[in-house]
Amino acid sequence: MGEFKNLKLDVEDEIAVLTISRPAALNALNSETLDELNVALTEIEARDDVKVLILTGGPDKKGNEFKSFVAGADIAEMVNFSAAEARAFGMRASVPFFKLMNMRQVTIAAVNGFALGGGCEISMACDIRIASENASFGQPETGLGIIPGFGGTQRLARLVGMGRAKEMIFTCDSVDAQEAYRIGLVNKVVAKEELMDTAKAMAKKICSKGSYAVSVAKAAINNGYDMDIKNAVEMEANLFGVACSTHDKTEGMTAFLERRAADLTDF
Ligand code: CO8
Repeated sequence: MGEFKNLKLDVEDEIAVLTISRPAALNALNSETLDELNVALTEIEARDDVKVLILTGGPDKKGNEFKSFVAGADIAEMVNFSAAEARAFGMRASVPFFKLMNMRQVTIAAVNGFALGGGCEISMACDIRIASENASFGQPETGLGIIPGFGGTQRLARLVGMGRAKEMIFTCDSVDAQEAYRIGLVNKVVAKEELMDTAKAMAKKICSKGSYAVSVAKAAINNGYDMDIKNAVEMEANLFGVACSTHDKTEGMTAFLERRAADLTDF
């Protein structure tokens, strides 16, 4: 695996934990970190020994592990951007963000503090979000004279509905973890000390299912989301056919009929 300056990668028992680590800037995303993310995600996607990826934020410079998930894109880098540079920066992020969304592994954001701007946006590019009770989510860009540019105007509206998304983006008001749960922005809220264990327990449960089937289900959900229902259901039927032609399908169904545990191995 590549060596990273702003990321830390640990792999154990089919679960990768990728930690964004820029303690001096509350893990803000600069170009270097976006490029490293792209390299890391490309490498992880190619690994057969990783079934689930957990993305989290490292401690701040005082060692506080629950200060910040990601406090946004790096404002110091963006301050002098021309329009062309800003667009290039947005495109630079969209490559790893789409990887998180579409890679064959399931991606879980373990949100351990501030998820602001690009931080909220990168959590929304993941399949699932689990928040520690102190976490907060917001899109403060309009207060800086810009707009969310890493997919926030699109993914937030898709997750919480247009009205709530517009309120958050127009007012810059953050929501706390409980409110994020109430509006469907996060899947679970847990005590700080339970955050990683909860994310790993969910990851472990996902790993215990047919990994290839999970990845095909992920593709079906993602691909169908923006289609009309008729084409989406047809696409699902095609992917059902793909899943049906696997070892795991024969093994999974035979094991059920023989009343034994299935040995699912496809990925
Ligand atoms: N970028 C750069 N540095 C940051 C960022 C950031 N987003 N956030 C925090 N830092 C730095 C601070 O400058 C500070 O550095 P230093 O110690 O050298 O002064 C250090 O991190 C610690 O931060 P604070 O002292 O401010 O810590 P506080 O506990 O007082 O406050 C906050 C924490 C509330 C999180 C505060 O730091 C804050 O408001 N940060 C900025 C949050 C924000 O506005 N995020 C959105 C940024 S814009 C964005 O994400 C756009 C994404 C799309 C771009 C698309 C381009 C095409």
